[in-house]
Amino acid sequence: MQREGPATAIHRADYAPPAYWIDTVDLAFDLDPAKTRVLNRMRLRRNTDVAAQPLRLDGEELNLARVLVNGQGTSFRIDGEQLVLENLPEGPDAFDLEIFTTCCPAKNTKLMGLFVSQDTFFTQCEAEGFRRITYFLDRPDVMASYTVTLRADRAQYPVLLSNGNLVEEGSLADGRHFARWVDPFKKPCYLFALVAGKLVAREQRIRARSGKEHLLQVFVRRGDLDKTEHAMNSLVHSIAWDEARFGLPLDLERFMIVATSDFNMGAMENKGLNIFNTKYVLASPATATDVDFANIESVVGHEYFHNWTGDRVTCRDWFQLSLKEGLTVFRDQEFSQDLCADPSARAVKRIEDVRVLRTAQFPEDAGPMAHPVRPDSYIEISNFYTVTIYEKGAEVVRMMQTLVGRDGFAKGMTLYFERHDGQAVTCDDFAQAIADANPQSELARLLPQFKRWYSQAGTPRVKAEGRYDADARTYTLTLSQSCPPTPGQPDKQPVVIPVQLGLLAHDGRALPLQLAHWTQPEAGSRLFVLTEASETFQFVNVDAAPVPSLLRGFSAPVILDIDYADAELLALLAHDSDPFNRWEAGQRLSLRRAINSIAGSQGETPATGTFDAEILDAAYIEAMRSVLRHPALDAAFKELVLTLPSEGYIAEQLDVVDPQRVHAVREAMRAQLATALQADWAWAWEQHQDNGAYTPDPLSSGRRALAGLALSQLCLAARASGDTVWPGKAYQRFKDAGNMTDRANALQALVGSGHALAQPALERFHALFKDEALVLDKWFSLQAGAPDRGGDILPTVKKLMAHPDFSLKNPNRARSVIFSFCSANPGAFHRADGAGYAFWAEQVKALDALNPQVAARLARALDRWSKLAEPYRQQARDAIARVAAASTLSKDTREVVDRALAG
Ligand code: B3K
Ligand code: ZN
Repeated sequence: MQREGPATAIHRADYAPPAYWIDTVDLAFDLDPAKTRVLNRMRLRRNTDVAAQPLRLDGEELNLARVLVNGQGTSFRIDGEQLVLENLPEGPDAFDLEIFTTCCPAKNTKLMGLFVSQDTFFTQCEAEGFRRITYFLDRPDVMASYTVTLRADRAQYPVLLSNGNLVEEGSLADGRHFARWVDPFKKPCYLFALVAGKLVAREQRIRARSGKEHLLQVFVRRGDLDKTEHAMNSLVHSIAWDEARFGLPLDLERFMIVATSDFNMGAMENKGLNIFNTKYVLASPATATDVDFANIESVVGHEYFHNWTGDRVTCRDWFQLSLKEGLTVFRDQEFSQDLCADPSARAVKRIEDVRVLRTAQFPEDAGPMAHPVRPDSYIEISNFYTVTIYEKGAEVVRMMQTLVGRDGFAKGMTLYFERHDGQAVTCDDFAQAIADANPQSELARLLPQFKRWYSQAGTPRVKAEGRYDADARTYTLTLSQSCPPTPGQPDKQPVVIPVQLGLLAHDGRALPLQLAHWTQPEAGSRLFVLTEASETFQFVNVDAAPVPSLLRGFSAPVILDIDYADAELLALLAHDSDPFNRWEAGQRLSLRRAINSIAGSQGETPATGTFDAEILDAAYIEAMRSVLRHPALDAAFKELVLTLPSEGYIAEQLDVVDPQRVHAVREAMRAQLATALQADWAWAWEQHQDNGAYTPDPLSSGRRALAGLALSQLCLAARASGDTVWPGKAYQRFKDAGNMTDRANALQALVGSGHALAQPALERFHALFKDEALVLDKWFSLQAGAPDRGGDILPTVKKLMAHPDFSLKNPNRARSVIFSFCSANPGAFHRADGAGYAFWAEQVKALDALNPQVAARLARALDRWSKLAEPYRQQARDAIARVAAASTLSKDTREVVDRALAG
């Protein structure tokens, strides 16, 4: 564990180029779990552009044995965690530096640097893990050529992998062997990787457009080979897509993916040797859900796309993280959309992406950890792998594409690579390339203002006010923007907001658009670009009172404040040609009812699950029925509309949050929808049964999703009526399901409705899948995330943590129980007795001693404490203060809790 010390903030403004360059690195590893020996031979030279200064190399938890300069011993000192060399050869000539260290992978529970998982060696170096392997200039703007020799016992570690091409392998004495790898591309050290262990690979050879052959390999443990087909297919699709859409080919002879079950994150884009969490590789119809299949496709795509946006062009410093992450998320979102043959499936993907942004990123932007897409300072960079950097960053890139058009954006990407291939650059460089490739575009005209999206934190709000003058046949629409203060940024400037807009008549007709100075009306939808604090648009020749459909496709990551009448929302839900806004209208209708009910029940303290007021009116229920029964809408879209906004999203709309009231109201809405639409749910369930072979395509997964929602609603209705037919059907489906999606949905329906059959089903599920770690994660997570009834979930969680299959050291397992409860189950976590928060504090501290990154993530669960009503607010604050008072705390967790208390 890191000792508590003065945690110093790093500032973007302090960036200085490195004092030395490292041109080549020759690493030799003698792999041993208890003591791995690392010989690091580098060729360095002074950076003559900066003043002469000592060489300061980063290192962490290393045992230093030897330092040689040009083959000779030299003086050095250790300053904090850095190795400092002052007597280096003067002048611009290159010199050799040899450093010999050892480290202990077996004891590495942080899973950063070199670690052991199930008897296999893995590395994770981003952001600052390489310094846990050897002393180095651990910063992304130092790019070197790597040669790596791995030596290990052949029987225990038959497979030895690193970046690039295998150039030599052979036997050594005492049953050991070696492999030497050369990476043909220069790279920053965060992209270094090695893997050694007993692994097998699914292999595929492909021929690229250029005619070049490539070998693709997916390495897993022996028993998992049958679960790698989907990952391999996803990789093949990703390679073809990047070539077709952006002209970016695979630049390596061999591209490898390796899966590990102990991993802090989803996956890592090491050059030519991607390392993945098993969760994003392994899938079979029997063990993985449709969502798992879709996630694998998008994460495999994401990591592959990094090969260009991240590896070929990387970040100058970690403040530029969104340069690669925002752009690569945008690319993986586009990839998944482009794989959808059907336009409705594209829209569904967009809605899902926006839902993530609004339920996770908007709260981050409104909380104590709010930071710009390009942050100005950090204490621990690991804390800044956030939804803001990733998802908001992707929205910023998407707005650029909206402003320059799809072809213009592709041209911009080409220019970006022409200018910067092989370099470590900044977000400014990227935006400049897109603008320069499109000199006539709005982006080029507005670039300095547009770039405020990179520098300002907080979610802008757009207020829309419209007035229709029936006599003059004009419609006047005023759009005003503002952005609330965020930590360190009290005042905000207007940003560039692309607003895709259409007007509908109340009967659903699309109205032609004509601004006062236009000679001709335009049909359909149009892009308006808002740049001022307030702008007014006057539409003429409007022959009926219009309903505005604003921000179509969610054209900007903003909150839209608009006072729709119910009738207007119903018209949008029924008729908008933009599927995103159609869904959005349904969400607004639901949200309004939730908020009114929460406000109306002030003063009452509803016991969880017992709130039985009629919240939903006939018009709302009829509208939902029409969507559910609609002959033309597809199932996936229906499932999104019929799913109520989450408790977290509802809470974000309130100034003061009583989480129990939010939970009770949403549960009551769910129950009412279940009962009122019972016959329709039964119809939906019957209509969406598939008996054919399982395929995870959007159409069939949409059908399963809707059938799953129907079943859970039917079980909920049965709970109210005492009927046993539907729980019986759910149990039957649970037993005979032909795939994990149907099985998990049936189990979820039983657990979610609290039916007695949930218990035998859970037991059976465990028995069936006791050897499938990823399925057991589902088993844990389903129970820890179940709707709370009278405070029953916390005791369940504690019991789950005592289960022999539980382990705090395995991040997936820890997340499946602790995060499912603390971060994903607000109705269970926020208890009036504060016991949820006390549990949270204990777990943050326990995890921090093992794995600071995972602990700091968990620490974020109370980000929004200051919005809570009493008694929650004070209890949450006390719990955070208890963590902050711990005598030893990593700088990861310290930064999060300190900011929470300050904000
Ligand atoms: N670049 C990695 C994330 C590394 C996280 C380090 N704490 C995965 C990705 O975004 O593709
Ligand atoms: Zn990424």
